[in-house]
Amino acid sequence: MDTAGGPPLVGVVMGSDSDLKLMRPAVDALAEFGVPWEALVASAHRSPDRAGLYAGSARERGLRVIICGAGWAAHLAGVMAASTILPVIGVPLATSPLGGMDALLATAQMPSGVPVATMSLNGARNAAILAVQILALTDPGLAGKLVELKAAMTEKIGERSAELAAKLKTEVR
Ligand code: RP5
Repeated sequence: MDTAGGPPLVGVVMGSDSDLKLMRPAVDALAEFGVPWEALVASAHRSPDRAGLYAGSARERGLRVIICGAGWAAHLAGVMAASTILPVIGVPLATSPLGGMDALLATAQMPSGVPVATMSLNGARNAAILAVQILALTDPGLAGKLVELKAAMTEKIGERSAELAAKLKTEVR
């Protein structure tokens, strides 16, 4: 699957199609910002060559950032980072009986020289926002949208604070 409107700038890779539910917020957020993306399944352990080849050719194909989501012994982001100089953002997914601690450690604990920017468990939306922040370094239009997002979040917190205060005034008499 991929978006219309220009060659993809962000690759969203997942270890299995069963990860889509948890990774969908990443593609939704990229679409929200109008960033062209492509998505695919590649597994560090079940299709290591496919994963390495994808990462190895990503830069020359025009991608700027790779987002990887995987559960269990989640080496997908690390395998990708081993084969490219593009920034790789890892999303550890809580899909195993260990509740995602396995994926978190496997994604975050990369050896020196091979960084993976690791998000929170199931942090697919943040992965997309970080990807947009990287692209925004050279794209003023995207930078403007990020500034708007920050302003909207600030406004929302103000509204929620006012609602909370009103609720407590009614409840605590
Ligand atoms: C991981 O194993 C995938 O990222 C997924 O979270 C998990 C289970 O995959 P399936 O067995 O559903 O294909 O590699």
